[in-house]
Amino acid sequence: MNNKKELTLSIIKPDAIERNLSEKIKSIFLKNKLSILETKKLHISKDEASEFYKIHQSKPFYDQLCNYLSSGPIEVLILEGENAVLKNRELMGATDPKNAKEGTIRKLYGISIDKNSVHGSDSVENAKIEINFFFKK
Ligand code: IDP
Ligand code: MG
Repeated sequence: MNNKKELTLSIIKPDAIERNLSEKIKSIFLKNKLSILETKKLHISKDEASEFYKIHQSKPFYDQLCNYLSSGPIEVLILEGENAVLKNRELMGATDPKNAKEGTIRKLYGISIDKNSVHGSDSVENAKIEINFFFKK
């Protein structure tokens, strides 16, 4: 049988880095059969955050979102596994931690809809774009 592996991008956002949650979040990925292929800590500028989140540029929260992602160090990860995009989205939980299911990363660690601890690509196509954004050599 030929199991189809996917790649996806995860970002551990400033609120989670600030609270030293990186290892705990990574252990959730590993326990759920997502391998961590690459990882990098960085602190992006507002311009870089605006480019990364440009699909949200028409949203009322765009400026706040870009300020937030550039407000402190983040960690970006390439995850690999079967159905990695969907699996990561399930492990993350709903965008607003208030609505996230028990056991999900956002339920466990999210503070609010903006400080929701993690980002995850929402499709295989966007995963490619987002991985390229951070890891282009
Ligand atoms: P997602 O992160 O679950 O994919 P998106 O809708 O793609 O959610 O939104 C991107 C990010 O923008 C969210 O993770 C969240 O931090 C922020 N966001 C989404 N909706 C709101 C809102 O209504 N107010 C403030 N921030 C928001
Ligand atoms: Mg999204």
